[in-house]
Amino acid sequence: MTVIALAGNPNSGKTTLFNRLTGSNQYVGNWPGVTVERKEGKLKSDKAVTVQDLPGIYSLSPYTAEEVVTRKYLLDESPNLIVDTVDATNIERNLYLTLQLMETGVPLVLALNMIDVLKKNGRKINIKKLSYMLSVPVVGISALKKTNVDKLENEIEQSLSKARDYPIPEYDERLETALEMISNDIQGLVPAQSLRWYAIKFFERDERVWDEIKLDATRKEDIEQVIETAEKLFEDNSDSIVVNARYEYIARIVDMCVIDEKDFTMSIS
Ligand code: GDP
Ligand code: K
Ligand code: MG
Repeated sequence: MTVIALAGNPNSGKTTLFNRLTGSNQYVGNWPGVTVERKEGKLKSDKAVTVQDLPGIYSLSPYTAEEVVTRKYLLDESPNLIVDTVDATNIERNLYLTLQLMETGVPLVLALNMIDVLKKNGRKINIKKLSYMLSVPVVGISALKKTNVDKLENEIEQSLSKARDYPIPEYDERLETALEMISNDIQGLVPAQSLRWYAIKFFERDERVWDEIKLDATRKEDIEQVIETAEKLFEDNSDSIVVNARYEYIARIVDMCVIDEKDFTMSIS
């Protein structure tokens, strides 16, 4: 069975896009154990493909029921593709989730939504550059106005038809060294596709992952050492090292791909 998972921040237009992609082929229920609504449908353009709507979230930390449902689903059910709905008018904040979705190792297509209102906000986004820098397909759409939804459907079909591996977002060299050492310790004990995800979660001292993956004492000590060394180097806690690395990465991307027309007018006048 082919499954695509719709993920994104709350109010990024996920439901609107879900309705466009599935039409009236929808079933509504609940996620097991929680009162979070679960919606499933069939892709209008290809009934063999199931579209799974995931709860709207800002992060894949395990703090809310919505975050827990989403991360469990992406890691345990490994859908064939994530369609990440990004609000183009709030791209900095939305990309923070995109990076984490990419880290799960599930192939991703980015639906850059709300392009119909971007102009009013005085912004332009270079979609080709954004796609190049993230190494994922990006389609600028308006789910509300139905702009480019067919283009997105094509991109989804194409991405499903080829096994695609994208390079994972790379952060500060010192952080990368730590993550590589942790990856060596946990290799073979976690699904290969999600090695990066688990390395980061171990580094962040994520309790769920430390509980879930059973490591022997030597490996545990080794990873603790790696984390402590990094914390001394950065003079910061491991989880905020990762938060900062993601924001720096996003700042670089936005700097390259987003033009604020107000700034532009100011700089030439
Ligand atoms: P969700 O919380 O991610 O499911 O977002 P919704 O689909 O409920 O959309 C949130 C709001 O944004 C609603 O008022 C939608 O009508 C609106 N919306 C969704 N997509 C677009 C779009 O492409 N352009 C504009 N202008 N508004 C949109
Ligand atoms: K909403
Ligand atoms: Mg919704």
